[in-house]
Amino acid sequence: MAEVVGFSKEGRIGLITINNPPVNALSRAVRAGIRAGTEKGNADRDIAALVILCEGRTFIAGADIREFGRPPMAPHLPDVCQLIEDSPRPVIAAIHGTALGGGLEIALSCHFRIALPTAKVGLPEVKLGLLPGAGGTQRLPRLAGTRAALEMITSGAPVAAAKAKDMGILDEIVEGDLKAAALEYANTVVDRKLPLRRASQLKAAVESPTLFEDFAKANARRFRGFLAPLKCIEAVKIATELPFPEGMKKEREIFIELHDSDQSKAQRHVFFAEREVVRIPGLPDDLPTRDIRSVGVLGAGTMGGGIAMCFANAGIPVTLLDMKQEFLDKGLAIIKKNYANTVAKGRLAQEAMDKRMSLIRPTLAYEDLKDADLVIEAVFEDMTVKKEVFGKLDSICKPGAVLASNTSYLNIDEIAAATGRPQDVMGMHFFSPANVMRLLENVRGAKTSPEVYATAMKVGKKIGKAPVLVGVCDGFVGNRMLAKRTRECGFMLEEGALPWQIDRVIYGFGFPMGPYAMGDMAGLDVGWRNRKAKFDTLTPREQKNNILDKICEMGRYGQKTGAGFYKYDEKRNATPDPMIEELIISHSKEAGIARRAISDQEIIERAIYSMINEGAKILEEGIAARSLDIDAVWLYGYGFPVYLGGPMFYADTVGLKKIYDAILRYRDLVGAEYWTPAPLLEKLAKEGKGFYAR
Ligand code: T1G
Repeated sequence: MAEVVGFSKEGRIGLITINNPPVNALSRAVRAGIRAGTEKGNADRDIAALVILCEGRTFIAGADIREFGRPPMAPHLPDVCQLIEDSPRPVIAAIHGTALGGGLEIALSCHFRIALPTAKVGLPEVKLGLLPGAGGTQRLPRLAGTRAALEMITSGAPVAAAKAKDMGILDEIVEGDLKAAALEYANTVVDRKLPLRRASQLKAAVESPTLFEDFAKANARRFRGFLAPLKCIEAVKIATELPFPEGMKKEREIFIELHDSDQSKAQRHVFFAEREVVRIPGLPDDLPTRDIRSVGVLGAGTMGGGIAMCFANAGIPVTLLDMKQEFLDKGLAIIKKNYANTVAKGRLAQEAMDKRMSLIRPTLAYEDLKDADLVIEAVFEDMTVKKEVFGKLDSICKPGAVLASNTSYLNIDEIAAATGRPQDVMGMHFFSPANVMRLLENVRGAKTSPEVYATAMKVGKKIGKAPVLVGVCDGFVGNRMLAKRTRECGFMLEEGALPWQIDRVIYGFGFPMGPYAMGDMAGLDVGWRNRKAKFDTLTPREQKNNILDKICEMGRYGQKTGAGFYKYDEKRNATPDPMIEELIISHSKEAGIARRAISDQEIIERAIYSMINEGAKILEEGIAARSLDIDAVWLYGYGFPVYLGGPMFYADTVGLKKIYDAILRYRDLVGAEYWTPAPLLEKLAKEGKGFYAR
């Protein structure tokens, strides 16, 4: 295996070159190589300065995350950084690509830092539930100021080279060949005898006496539920209070605490799951796929418009079809407003908006879809309509076109049977708002060809989605599990809970909103229509639980009507409505259910464990191939808190035996038709295993 760190000399400059593809992560061998190169350079009297740079596409992108969870092995990164900073000879970091995490910490321990204009630097450890653990929380405030350090470290967001230079992180932006520029810079440092600038010897400026409290308060919503951001603030504060060595000791203690936390284990799991989920088990990564150079979207409504934006954002031309000009006009106006809002927020340039709008071509003619490589229908959720649409597409679209339905629960196989090419038909279920939510459930039909669903996974990734391959069943993965949470919450309303208690608990668990606030926002009539459509499939108790029907029959559809489960003021601020409380209490009486106090813990268990049990069934049925597919669906489509890792990872954290025992309790309380342990969950629980540790 090629050497991961090389040492060479160019005149009086020693070059430490790292070559550890794909991202030059700081594996043990890389840490040892950097240490050896630094020691070698300092032992060589002919060497006047050292340069650290990388081969490949980027400077060091951080510690090797794959080493986490195992006993740390020397040389430890903080020690390697200290060796660099203590070097009597100048050490220059030459940065390209993304210097992230430990990579930036290596650079911060150097005496000078130069970078290409396209380079970025960042400390994304907080996204892994960690904090920079090799001096980042102590050196960055000293170099860039405390407020800037707080923002960089708690957001984990990369900073472009030019801004990093303005912040004092970089000394020089260099053009052209980085190595040549680094050698020239190093020779200049030596010729001018520039003093070695050691960050640890600087003082961290505190821009205001209440900086830390103000920062924590201003970001409370963003940090809600997370442990790491608050610990990052604590560590940066320490940099302004303690001498550097003491600060480093504290940073290490906090790093270890976070590293061992369930939250960091969950967030590290999510990091790898997000990359693994696009790989389809049993299919080679390089399976040929179809080129998607043009897309057709049927339906210019909320979903169709959002889907069209997704492809236009990726530079793929879209033909947007609807049946009436007024629908097209309305749809395009909404798309334009969405883009204009982004431009107004400074997140999109006007010319980029114009370009994207130009890529969306409205039409009333099916004929205009004939050359599209992919067509996605987002028309009314009615099987008759879907079959008619796919029959037309089958007659118009070119051979080899992928024909996809955005249906959220209708049977893809039945839709595919309306065509003569079921192998080219699948589901591509976007989540509303389609131009925002990352989840894309790619639903493979029984006859969908692997090439087609591999194409959908690839194009999903290209448009910035988190694509998950799922099988055909009612609600696929996400909505099928959500239906269990909805059922249990509905039962708990009958048994003694109120909507605002359930919402508080589910929000406190980490979801962006509770189910009833969410229903009021989405429109209760949507759920009401679904309930009526499926009424015959419901159990007698579910049929009789008509609290939602009663609310909708009063015309209370939620925010859009000023009242739903909550009542809303003109600014759409929600207030619990005593009238709803009365309605629920009288419903319980009519149903002959004696109301009781329901604990927050019971609400969590019945809402979340019911989903986990359904997830186990989904795995058994092969609707999802892996637990990480289910986790990805809930992380990217429903706002499952990332610091819990997704429902299946969370189940392992809680322990399947504990969940199994709770399911048995609820079987006795609620009934076996709702609470029977999935065989897979029972098996794993009895074997002391988990969904991931099988
Ligand atoms: N460790 C191990 N593997 C990594 C890795 C890392 N740090 N970063 C990426 N990979 C793998 C990734 O799993 C994938 O593998 C391949 O590289 C390409 O990644 C002490 C403790 C650098 C912006 O958090 O943000 O330093 O799937 O698909 O889209 O304070 O990777 O091909 O087998 O993402 O071009 C801090 C994480 C670590 C950076 C490139 N650093 N990485 O994005 O490629 S903690 C990070 C990224 C730390 C110190 C602390 C991105 C990228 P495979 P990719 P990309």
